[in-house]
Amino acid sequence: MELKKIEIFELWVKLKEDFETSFGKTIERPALLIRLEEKGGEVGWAESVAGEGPWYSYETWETAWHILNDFIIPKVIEEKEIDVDKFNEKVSNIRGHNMAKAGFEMALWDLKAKVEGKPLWRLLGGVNRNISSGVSIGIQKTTDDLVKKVSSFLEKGYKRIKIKIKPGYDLEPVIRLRKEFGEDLPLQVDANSAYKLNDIEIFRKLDNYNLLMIEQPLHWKDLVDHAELARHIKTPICLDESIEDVNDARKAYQLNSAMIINIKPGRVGGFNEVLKIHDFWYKIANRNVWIGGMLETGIGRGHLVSAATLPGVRYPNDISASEKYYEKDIVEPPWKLNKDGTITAPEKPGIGVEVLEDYIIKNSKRSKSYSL
Ligand code: OSB
Ligand code: MG
Repeated sequence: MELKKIEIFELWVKLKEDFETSFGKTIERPALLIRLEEKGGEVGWAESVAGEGPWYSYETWETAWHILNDFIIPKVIEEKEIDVDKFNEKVSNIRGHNMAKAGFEMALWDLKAKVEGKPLWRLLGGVNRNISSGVSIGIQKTTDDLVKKVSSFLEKGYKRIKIKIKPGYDLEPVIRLRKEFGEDLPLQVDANSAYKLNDIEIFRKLDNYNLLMIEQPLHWKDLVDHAELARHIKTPICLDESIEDVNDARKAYQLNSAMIINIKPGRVGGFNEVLKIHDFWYKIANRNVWIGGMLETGIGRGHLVSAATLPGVRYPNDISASEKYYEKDIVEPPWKLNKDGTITAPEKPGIGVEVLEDYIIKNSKRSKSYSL
């Protein structure tokens, strides 16, 4: 593909409600949006999920802005023709900064799909058009509040509930939810690395509540302690933060650190790595994955929906309807939940939804444009 224009927008979006995890509270988040236009006039979009602070990972919207503008885009501009594989090769000597890389890489995938006139999910090799949708619920003030939240999401049809936990807010909410909703509620917890191996007693207790999985209980860089914890509990461990590339997945398999991986395209640097991790974990390790979220706008969520159609995705995803996150999304139509708790991947080219470009241009805090 021959690029004609590269644009990058910094848009701040306000969540409907605070989202609290063990690493803090998010109310408003930066969405770095990348728009690519090729010679034929087709346009590709993506979102970089670097956060408002270095909590989930070391990246922030400022580091992603810096890496994109000062290193990634200059490398792309050197080339007359660019495609996804060439892009990944060109940025391979930039250490880390996966969220910055992924923003650009996924915009190239969307663009490629549009040039070929295909839905992105088909281009990726997806098979399940109706993806299974779950909700991730932040830490609540009281367990009564939590119960109300869960009820309202279950009424809407969501297929699984994930709650955030932290030391002091773990057993009690789980016990309460089991009491209110029974043993069969598909329930899992996500600790975002808030515990140490010394906390094993908590996990031994959580082990009695039939959780689907425990997500990222221990340190974000650790694989060894997770393997040790896994030997002592029957609930499967799911890794999120610890898996940044396919090599991490291979090591997690060899060590038996986890049975499940939550794949986030932003965390692993884009779709090429998503496919590698998916193929390794599903086809070679014979284990399952699901697609995680980073509170994306409708643009980033379009990419997540595409990834969730892959065959190894066998658990419900953290991909909820637009109305769960935002009063007004920046795509048309907004992402909707079907009555059966699924979201349907569109048949239109690329991510398959229209981007509200005028709104983005008007409301961005800053933007930068490169003509090639
Ligand atoms: O750990 O999965 C996580 C949101 C921000 C940062 C980390 C995580 C999350 C979520 C939200 O759980 C998932 C969603 O986008 O709905
Ligand atoms: Mg997580």
